[in-house]
Amino acid sequence: MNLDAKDILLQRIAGRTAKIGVIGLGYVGLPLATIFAEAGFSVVGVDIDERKVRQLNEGTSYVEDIETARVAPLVAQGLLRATTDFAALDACDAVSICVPTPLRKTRDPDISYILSAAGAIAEHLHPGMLVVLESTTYPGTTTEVILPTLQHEDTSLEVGKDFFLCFSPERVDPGRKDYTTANTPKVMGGTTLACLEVGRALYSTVIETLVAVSSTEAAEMAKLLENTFRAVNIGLANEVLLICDKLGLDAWEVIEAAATKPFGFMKFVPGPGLGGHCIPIDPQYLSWKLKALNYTARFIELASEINTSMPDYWVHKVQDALNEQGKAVKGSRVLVLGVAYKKDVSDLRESPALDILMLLQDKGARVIYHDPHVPQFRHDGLAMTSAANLDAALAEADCVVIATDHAEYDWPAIHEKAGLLVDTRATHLQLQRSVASES
Ligand code: SAJ
Repeated sequence: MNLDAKDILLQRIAGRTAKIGVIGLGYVGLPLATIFAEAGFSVVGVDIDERKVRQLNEGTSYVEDIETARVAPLVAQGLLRATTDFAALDACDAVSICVPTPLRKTRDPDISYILSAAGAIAEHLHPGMLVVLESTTYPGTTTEVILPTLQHEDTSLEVGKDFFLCFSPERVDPGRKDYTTANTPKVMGGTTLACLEVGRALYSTVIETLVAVSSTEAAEMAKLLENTFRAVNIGLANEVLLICDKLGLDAWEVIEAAATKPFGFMKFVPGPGLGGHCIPIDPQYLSWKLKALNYTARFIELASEINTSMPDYWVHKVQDALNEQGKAVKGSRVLVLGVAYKKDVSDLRESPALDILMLLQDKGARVIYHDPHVPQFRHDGLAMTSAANLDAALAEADCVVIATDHAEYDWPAIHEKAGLLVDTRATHLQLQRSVASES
């Protein structure tokens, strides 16, 4: 009985003899490559960054969620290796694409990384190969972009028969300990039913819960909904701040009170704006796709408008606070506490703290920053180093802006030492909590 490509691949998956390729060895790709290797598969990671490739082949992890102690033995046993050479895909039975999907300067989707990965796979596509796209992208990318790249006119290979194509969005939240790649439910859609069957067979060897949906588009949309939900609700929380300002109310007090409702409410809080490489970006992929279909995703646009206006709102608060003391922003010494996009991370991508810092500089303030996670940075031609002595920086500042509420800051001490404070993260609540817990 001659086995078809699907049966052969399913057998290799069941026997753990399938060879796995992972394109993109970042905070998504390295954990995925690691759990496949830990399951006994031979895994090759392909990345354009020679430094990552070298470190991994030395048995060293450069991703905070994966300890070197997990990677080293896998590399030593030959189960996990890395290369910059896409020819390694020739030997692969399955390839997962885990490359970035950023925005261009024009705020349009940049799927160039996905395109080059798909183009590289097309050169090495062979019967019995599974391709899974994990990068967050607009609905239709797998069908309209990846599929035609793989099933191009010069190939006789047919999707669902000779090769298999799925979309399964990554749900990695860097630094999170409770949810990992293995125990976070994973949505998956196949181009055909056979594709879904093969994709599920492979991923269920390493992921506890797979959630099958009817198409790759449904899977692409589910991921965008997850992160658009956050962006819109953060936008609402920021608008609540603007509203409470007009009403003379403390937005955080109001939100804390609403959050005591045990059902039908989910707490989001105002802040300096929307940072990170997921939440500000993903909804724009959806909005862009809908514009092409002559539809305006108004919630997304409005949330983006409010979220991107927050740095300006906070700079006006600094202006008002200094004004109260008869000081102009121009020439005033302003200390920005925390420049990372959220607490306890070192990531600066889309960080609103940087927008606040640069707006203040544009107004002539003498701005310094302190961030225990960011000793120095270079951004948009601006290069700065974190203040060496926090106490001295607090004492010298005419105004202190709390932009990122890292847990390691001693907030009672900072509130005591700061003369003038503009707090975008309501750390005064953390003071109240710490006082309450001491009593
Ligand atoms: N933010 C607020 N108010 C809030 C929550 C967040 O202003 O109530 C700000 C943050 O300071 C940050 C931005 O929004 O600047 C994004 O915050 P985030 O908590 O969504 O953090 P991210 O960008 O790390 O989101 C990731 C996402 N994970 C994935 O895409 C796999 C998101 O889906 C997770 O829900 C989120 O982590 C999480 O819960 O930590």
